[in-house]
Amino acid sequence: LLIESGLRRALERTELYLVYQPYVDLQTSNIVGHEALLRWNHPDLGFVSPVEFIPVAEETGLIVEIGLWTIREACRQTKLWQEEGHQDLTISVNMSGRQFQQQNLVETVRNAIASSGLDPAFLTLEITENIAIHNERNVMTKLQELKDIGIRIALDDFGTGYSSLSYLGKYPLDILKIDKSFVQHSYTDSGEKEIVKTIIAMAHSLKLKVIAEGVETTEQLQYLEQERCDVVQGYLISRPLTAEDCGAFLRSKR
Ligand code: G
Ligand code: G
Ligand code: NA
Ligand code: MN
Repeated sequence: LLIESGLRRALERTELYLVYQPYVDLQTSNIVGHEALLRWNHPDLGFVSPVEFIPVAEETGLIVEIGLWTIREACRQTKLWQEEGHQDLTISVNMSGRQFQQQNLVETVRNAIASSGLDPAFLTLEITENIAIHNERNVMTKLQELKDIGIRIALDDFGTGYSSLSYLGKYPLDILKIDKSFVQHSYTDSGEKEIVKTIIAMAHSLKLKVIAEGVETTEQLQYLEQERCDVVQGYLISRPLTAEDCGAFLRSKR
């Protein structure tokens, strides 16, 4: 209850903010984008994890407003970085299934991007496999409409849901993100290694780009390079950073 009433005020009081985790293209070693991740600094409770407050935001419907703010803010920040010379920088934003139940989702997302001035082709929306548990047709239609605007769609946490494989052929996806649980076992456990290798090959045959998340060691990185993974994200490259630190990190890499 404390979280619910707090969340209602958090947006207005700017207690909610975004951190950004860079991801790197393995061909060029350049930072090609960031994943925006919500953070909440509550005046009394201190730092509240999204694992706690996102479910509350979903139950209360507040995720709709918070989600739109996140897209607006992430696109605005990315446009600024582009204007500083990182012209091809992309931004990835996580979406809750609840947001797809909103009738005017596509229109509000379009307006949010437009207000930032960012070209929609630089925005990726991350969805998970459980997004369409309830109304698959509705989700499919909205995803296609978002794609028609030019937005890219990534399937996040791949391999952890139950209907992984049936999604791949059916949904209008651009990117597959291999869940960190596979990536992090990929250099000790030969079974997991084979799974990572197979996911990459399968994604490529479906013309999807592959991002490996949760990369923490050089062994993992080398294996992903060897298997021709496209993009890597994880603590080895950087933890999620505040916008300010992220800007400094970007400039240090030029
Ligand atoms: O950053 P961290 O690992 O603490 O995030 C925990 C979880 O919260 C992850 O599953 C992440 O996808 C989710 N999350 C973070 N930011 C957002 C957001 O803006 N929207 C949604 N729907 N989930 C988010
Ligand atoms: O569900 P989603 O994939 O959006 O969640 C991403 C979460 O993973 C974020 O909370 C982020 O902080 C976390 N994360 C990012 N990189 C790493 C990493 O290298 N190791 C671990 N353990 N977590 C990571
Ligand atoms: Na994500
Ligand atoms: Mn993820």
